[in-house]
Amino acid sequence: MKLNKEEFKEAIRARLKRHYGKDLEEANKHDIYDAVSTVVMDHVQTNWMATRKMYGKNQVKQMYYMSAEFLMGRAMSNNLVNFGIKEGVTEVLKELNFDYTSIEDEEPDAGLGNGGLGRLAACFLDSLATLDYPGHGYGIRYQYGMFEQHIENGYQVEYPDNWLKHRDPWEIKRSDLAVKVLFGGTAVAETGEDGNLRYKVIGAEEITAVPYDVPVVGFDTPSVNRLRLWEAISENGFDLQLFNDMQYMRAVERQNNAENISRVLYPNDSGPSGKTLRLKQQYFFTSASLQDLVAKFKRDHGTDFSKFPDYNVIQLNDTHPVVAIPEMMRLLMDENDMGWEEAWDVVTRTFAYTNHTILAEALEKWPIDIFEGLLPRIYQIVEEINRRFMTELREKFPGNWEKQNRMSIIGDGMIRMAWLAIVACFSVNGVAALHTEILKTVELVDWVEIYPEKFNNKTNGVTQRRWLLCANPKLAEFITNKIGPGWEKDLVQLRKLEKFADDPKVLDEFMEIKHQNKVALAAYLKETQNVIIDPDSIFDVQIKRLHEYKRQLMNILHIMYMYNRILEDPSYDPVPRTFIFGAKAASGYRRAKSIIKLINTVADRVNNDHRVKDRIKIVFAENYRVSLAEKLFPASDVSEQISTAGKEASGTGNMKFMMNGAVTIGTMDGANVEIVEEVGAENAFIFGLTADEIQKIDAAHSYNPQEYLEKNPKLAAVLNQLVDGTYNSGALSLFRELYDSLVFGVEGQRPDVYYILADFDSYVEAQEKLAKAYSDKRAWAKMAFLNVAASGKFSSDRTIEDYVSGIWHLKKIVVEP
Ligand code: 26Q
Repeated sequence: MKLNKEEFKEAIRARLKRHYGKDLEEANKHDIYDAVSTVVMDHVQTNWMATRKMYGKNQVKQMYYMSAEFLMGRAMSNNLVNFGIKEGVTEVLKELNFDYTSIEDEEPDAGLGNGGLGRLAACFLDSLATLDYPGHGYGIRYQYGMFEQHIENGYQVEYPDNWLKHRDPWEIKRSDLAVKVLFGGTAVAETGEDGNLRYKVIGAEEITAVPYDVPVVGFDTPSVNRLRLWEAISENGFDLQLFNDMQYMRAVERQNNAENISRVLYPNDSGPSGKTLRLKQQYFFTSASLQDLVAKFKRDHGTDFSKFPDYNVIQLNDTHPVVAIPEMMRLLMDENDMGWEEAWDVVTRTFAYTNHTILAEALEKWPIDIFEGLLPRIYQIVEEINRRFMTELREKFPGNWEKQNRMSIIGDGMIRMAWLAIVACFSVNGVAALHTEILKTVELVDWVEIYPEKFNNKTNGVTQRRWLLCANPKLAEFITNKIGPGWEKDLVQLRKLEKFADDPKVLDEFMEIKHQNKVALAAYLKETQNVIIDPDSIFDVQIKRLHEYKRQLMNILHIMYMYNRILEDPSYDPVPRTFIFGAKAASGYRRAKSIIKLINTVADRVNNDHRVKDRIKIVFAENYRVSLAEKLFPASDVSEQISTAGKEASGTGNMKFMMNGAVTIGTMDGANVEIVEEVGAENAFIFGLTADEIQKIDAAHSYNPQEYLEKNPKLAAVLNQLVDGTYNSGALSLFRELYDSLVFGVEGQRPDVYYILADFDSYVEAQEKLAKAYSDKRAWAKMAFLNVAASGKFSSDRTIEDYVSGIWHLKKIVVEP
């Protein structure tokens, strides 16, 4: 798009007047943010309508990404960059005496996701639009997104994320497309005019789903796709009768109950489900989305649903939207007169499922009584799917009751959503090579045996538009200067950088950019958290959700170990390091919260001990979120990817670090394996047990963490400090639970389930090698630089092309501008 500066200024003035009754002098920063966004939105609309018409005219197959989470972050900068008018707008604002970054900071993050899975969905949308594929998102418009994290006295405290406090200039409410979703009631059979049985639900609670559309702007293309998010409201929830009787609470009760469905994102990034409201959310948005798609199909193609899969493919983002499968059966049978076989044929050609986790506790299961009470008709359908499936299984494995029980969709009083997905979907994919391998050989072996053709890998990726171009404009410019433009839509071109890897001038320039980013981060942390860090120290960063398998605990134990050594050994003079953590713990995850408290307690001690002479600094960056991540990745030297091998399905932060020139210290887990494959083992610091080794130890029950404590008294001393008062003078039991979980095992768990003690020595060793490597400035620069050059594989553009050719089979539709 071409920007006419004077027109743009005039449009902003008009907006301010129309919306706020203000002129430029009176406008505050937020007014300006809103006005700029609204003006840009006007232009987006033009392309958006053109794109929709183009898809309509060509009657193409479209992909719908169903996800309970879309972690979009901020929209304005991304849309300006993708539109190609960021610089122009920055200049316009300057001429109006506003600084772009301070306007940018007015936008709240759309934090409608927990972490990796939600952010992946957002990166996928960006790539789909950029590559001119008709692919869209369906999700929930949570009124409150991921909670805001404050650290108070070292503890995490959660505050509501009221991101819609002001209006959102990027959304369009489509009341005209509202649909109804039913809960509860009783399923009853009726004989239709044709003599066939039909089911309907009577006495149900009726919720209205109202869609809000958010544009997904492609980079350097007129394509604009759609993210449709549903809000729950109650049409006649306000009871005037009760209100007139002065029963004020009861008068709004129904309304509140309905609206609670889209009230808040569940801040769990794994762990057991079982909450009725969560199931309500899942059915609410999948039912609304499918009704939307079925209505569109009928408008475009009539009622021959056998052609539905020719025009629609639905990707289920983990098990969260899997209830869509029986809902689609219901819509086809009960509302569109199809028989079971025909409907099943449509469903099994429409849905594909992505698995994002191997943690058994994260595979969703719903108690039958909850499920049946809430969705009586859907439960009948699930039972029938399972009845038919079990008939097949009995034929395949006669007499093998164990296997039949293991694989039953309904068992132990639960509905196993992953099994339902595998039975009904034509594709099941993991998110990194190792992850898919483990699924196929361990977790899902039974299923590979009967459906080998369904299983495939799609290694994750991230969008370089947000994570390089927007987040690290200096590095982006440097890259373009060296290899020319084009990498923004074809990231493997970064390989062309390799020829500069021994050019000292290029490396100096590269490291100077890193340094500037570190200075900027230091200034930001000073301003927001009042901590002072040294940009000349190594920035060693672990930013991700807090989970035991991700082993933030191992990181902080290593820091405690270094601290002890500084105090004990006068000849030990480590390279100055700033350890930065950013992590939210699920609100109910006690042990994760203790780890946050431990990090902050150690930080307090070490940062204030003059004997350390600033060789170690520890910072807990509060309220880690997309917009903060955009500041952290560009400023990082070291990427901590230290999960227990076999546990992290892929990781995507690892890719963002690499792209921004940070060097990985990590285990052979998830996509780290492929990162090392691309960049070479000599340009990463790999340590620890492999997934294979851990599987063997697990199987043999041969792990004894005590052994490691006996072998390494310094490690034993570090652990003792958790309980001897060193870090908890006030309350001796503060970290007792962490200690016990490592040494003895608590609540029936084995000790050190995540092999921290087993991997500790090799982690220390890798850290020492890393510090040594960093001291050789030139060698380090080359290593970091080669990481950027080798990061091309990890563009979500590549991932999307893999999905398109392997699962979705979409055609590019180029929109005429
Ligand atoms: C389940 C039940 C009840 C409430 C919440 C949930 C829930 C919510 C979110 C369960 C899981 C999640 C998110 C999981 C997730 O983010 N997984 C990550 O997905 C990334 C993208 O594929 C991978 O890179 C990470 O390795 C994986 O951990």
